[in-house]
Amino acid sequence: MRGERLAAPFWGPDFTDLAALDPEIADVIVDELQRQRSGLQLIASENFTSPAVLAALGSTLSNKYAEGYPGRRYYGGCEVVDRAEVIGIDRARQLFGADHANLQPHSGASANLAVYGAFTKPGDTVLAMSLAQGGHLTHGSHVSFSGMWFSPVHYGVDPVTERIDYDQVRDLARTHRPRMIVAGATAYPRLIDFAAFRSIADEVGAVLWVDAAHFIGLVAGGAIPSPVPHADVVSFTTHKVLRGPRGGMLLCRAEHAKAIDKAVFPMMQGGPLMHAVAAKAVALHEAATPAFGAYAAGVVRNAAALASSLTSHGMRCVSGGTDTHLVLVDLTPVGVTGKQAEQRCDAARITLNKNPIPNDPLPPMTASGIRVGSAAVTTQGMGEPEMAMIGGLIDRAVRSEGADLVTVADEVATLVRAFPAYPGG
Ligand code: DSN
Repeated sequence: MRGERLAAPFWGPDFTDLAALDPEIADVIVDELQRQRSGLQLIASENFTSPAVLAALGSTLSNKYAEGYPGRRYYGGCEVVDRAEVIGIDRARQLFGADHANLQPHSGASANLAVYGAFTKPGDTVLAMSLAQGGHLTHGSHVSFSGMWFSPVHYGVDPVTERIDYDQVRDLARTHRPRMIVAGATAYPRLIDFAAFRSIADEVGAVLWVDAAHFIGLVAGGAIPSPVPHADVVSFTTHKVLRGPRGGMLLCRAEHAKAIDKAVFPMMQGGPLMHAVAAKAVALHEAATPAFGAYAAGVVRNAAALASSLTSHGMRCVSGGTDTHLVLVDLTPVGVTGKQAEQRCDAARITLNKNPIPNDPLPPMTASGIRVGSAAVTTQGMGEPEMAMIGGLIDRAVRSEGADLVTVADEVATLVRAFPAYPGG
């Protein structure tokens, strides 16, 4: 009816108390917090982002449409959100020593899609690590746009050392003359020789793209070498070791800045998620602190300690160990599949994932291995003594079929109580 007003102004108390307004979803949020706190979170691509990052994510920046880039938006009223994006871009450029940064990709896959958009045309040949040997879906898997629309050629690891076979990469590059070469993986525990990739790319005139999603946080903290001086473009997610919000980001050389920005918007995405852009800026601020450098070094130390503990319990670490935050474990010597191990560990409140090992005889949904990472437990403040304990707990869970899982779960609960995630409240 004309002239009528809503009975209660937005936002009255009914809309600010989530538990009162929507107890079902409030329960989900509280239960997930409780799940994260009450077990060991060892998925190598996860972490606990800070309350400051969560505050930015939960802010009213979520309300704003801002297609375009700072100072060049389609909509009005962007002068405030512009500031968040400018600050974030400056922080990213400074932290990584990059010419250009784009903070708008909604996810790692969106960032990767934009890389294809910037540098390739459908049908172009792209040389990347195979998914089965540690690569990623967006690196040319037949079930992804990257395998459907492009012509992927895949390299793998040396069967003996289980490290990237750079001779094979060079041979494949010479034979197939790819438009783009991808360095980066989701289940490769070793450092990548970016200079070797650069020289191969230069030899065949290819674009060098580093997908640094897994290890960019270690680069930010100065714990491992940076791909930025070598790559034309670096893509990554912001929520793994980097400990930011769920999302993606791109860094590139000045000469590619326009192409990358255009590929993100308007080619692949619409309006950026400005609350996520602001949260990425907060994470970059945190990552530039000395405390984050200490954290990154701790992540690497802890992963090495976890690898040596698992080895001491009779498991085989692929490539013999790790240089990064992740450990890929072959369970063949234990006689348990990755799937069984994941289920048993789940029952013991140890969250990790089954993972194929190089040349795995089992299908991916069964897999011969597990993948574990030290990012989240290091955020909780755990160190090498705790990694030794965790190796023992994983060993007992993986080998157990029943009763002992309850005891392991109790020990996990005691351990995480001493290192609470999101303490207080
Ligand atoms: N799903 C991520 C991982 O776990 O490695 C990669 O996208």
